[in-house]
This record gives sequence, C-alpha cells and structure tokens, in this order.
Amino acid sequence: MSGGKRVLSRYPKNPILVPDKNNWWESKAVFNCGVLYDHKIFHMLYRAIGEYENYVSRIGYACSADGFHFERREDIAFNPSEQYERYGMEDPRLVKIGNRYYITYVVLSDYVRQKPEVFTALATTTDFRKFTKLGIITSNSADNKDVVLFPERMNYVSAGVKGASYFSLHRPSTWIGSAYGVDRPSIWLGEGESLTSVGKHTLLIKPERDWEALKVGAGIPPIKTKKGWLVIYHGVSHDKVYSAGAALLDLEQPSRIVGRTRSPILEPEEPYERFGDVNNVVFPTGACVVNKELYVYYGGADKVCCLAIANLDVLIEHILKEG
Ligand code: BMA
Repeated sequence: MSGGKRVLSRYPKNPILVPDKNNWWESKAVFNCGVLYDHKIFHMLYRAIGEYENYVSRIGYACSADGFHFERREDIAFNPSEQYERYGMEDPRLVKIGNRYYITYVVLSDYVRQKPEVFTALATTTDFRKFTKLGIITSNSADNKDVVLFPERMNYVSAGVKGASYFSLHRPSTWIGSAYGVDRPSIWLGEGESLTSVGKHTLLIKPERDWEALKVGAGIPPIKTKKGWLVIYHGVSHDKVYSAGAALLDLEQPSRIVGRTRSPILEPEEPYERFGDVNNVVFPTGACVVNKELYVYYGGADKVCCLAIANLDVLIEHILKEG
C-alpha cells in the first residue's frame, strides 16, 4: 500500500447515499455530490439518474448534522428551467462566497448518447430552495467540465495597481496541442473580474504519471489552508480507472504549485467503487473541514455517494513530502 492511500480512510459504512428505487428521478444512480458545511449543517447537492433511456441527470438535495447520515428531499432540488439544461445537469460543485452559495454544474448540448458538446453553468442560492441561474460560464467548443470556484475573491497588485480577481479551476478538453503546451486534457486556472467572465487562463496541472495519463480534472472546490490552497483532483489511467490525487497551490499566487502527490490518495478498491454504471471510478466532488478533519465526498462507480476522511495536517504534510 502506498503512503498516500493510508492518508485517507473510507467511512466504514459507505456508501452514504444510494439510489432510491421508489423515487422516479433518482431510482438508478445518485453520485458525484457537492457538499458544503455551514452553520453546523452539511448541505449536499448530488447528481441523480432515474431512467436510463436518455441518461438525463437531475440534481437532488440532502442534508445532515454529522456528515454521515443524510436526509434527502423528495423533490428534485434544482429543476432544469433553461433550454441549455434540458439534456441533463451533472456533477454539482458547491462553494460559499460572501453570504451566497454558488453551484457549478455540467450541462450538455444534446443527449449523452449523441456525443454532445459539454459546458459548465453557474447558479446561486441562499437557502437551497430557490435557485438563480447565472448561465453558461465556459466558452464554446472547449468541452469544459470539472469547473470549481475558489471560495473568495483574491486581491493582487500588478504594476503598482491594486485589483481583485475571482479564480476557478476548469478542464477544457479541447485545449490540447502545441498551441496550448499540453497534449492531454489538463486543469487550467481561470481568472476574471466576475464569476461569469473569465479572461485569463493558465495551464496548471497536467497528467504526469500513469494513473492520470489520459486526463485530469479538478474535484473539490479549493480549500484554504495555512500551507496553501488544497486541491483534490481526479486522474484517469489508460485503462480508464479514475483515481484521486492532491495538490497545494500558493495562497497568493495560485498558479504556483507548492506540492503534488505522485501516487493516488484514493483508488477504486471497494466493490461500490469497482462495479456500478461505470466501473472503477472514484470521483471526488466535495469536501469540508470539520475539527481539523477533511471529509472528502466522492462518487463511486457512477452509482453511489461515498465519504473518506483525512486528518488535514497529515494530508498536507503528505502532499508537501511527495514534492
Ligand atoms: C466524467 C464525468 C463524471 C463521471 C466520470 C466517470 O467525465 O462524466 O460525471 O463520474 O466521467 O464516468
């Protein structure tokens, strides 16, 4: 067992959320959940599939007082009201900026089986009941998913001028080739003056090792720690195995990587990670810090929601040690 795998421990009673066969929109799969801990409540938005005919995803809401036992709402949390959402809303990621919650989620230009173009959209809420849709935030022809927002606006000084920017991580799959300096889909740092306009893009994390050789994508929204912004991302191997790695970004200059794990901190091992609608997938999409412990929520085999926990300091030391 590699050192990395000892850093993160699976919750022994995984999975924490399974399909509800009595509820039409979430009867087949519930996975890839965004989770946020705020005012002693764990808020969860999760991707749900209720019929396989067109593999359309919807988004459900659940909440918990302890992070392990989630109570779900019976109705769809987040209804497709816009034309761009009609083929599915996938992989919600959640952050709180100021006093609002923001959700980035994937939308498709057509049904999954038609090989649609992929975009990411943004929405906001204050109560998880009423959502305001802010539209698509990624550019055309970029096939862009795995978009996560940093939870705050960051100040900078450039040429003596003070400013503030919003940062995000995103994965434009078509940005490959010599013009982009990378030959596999990679994680880019986006920077903009608002959450919906991102003007500057910097290549950040590209595949380097076998377990992430095919592509990488951001997982959880970055978490601010004393040693840097903590990023947990997924990597896909040539055998299409989805594992998770971690990195630390400089607090003031997030384009600078200060540490990155060489081997995965989580790999599909348990049956609920190895066998599902897509086999061999661990797909982290949310994390919270509670009493110095990091709760990492992830999808297992595109079928269920799972949890693994690390001591935050131990994980950070591990990332810095790996280089
Ligand atoms: C990615 C996304 C995720 C999914 C993963 C594994 O491209 O579609 O929602 O969990 O593939 O199938």
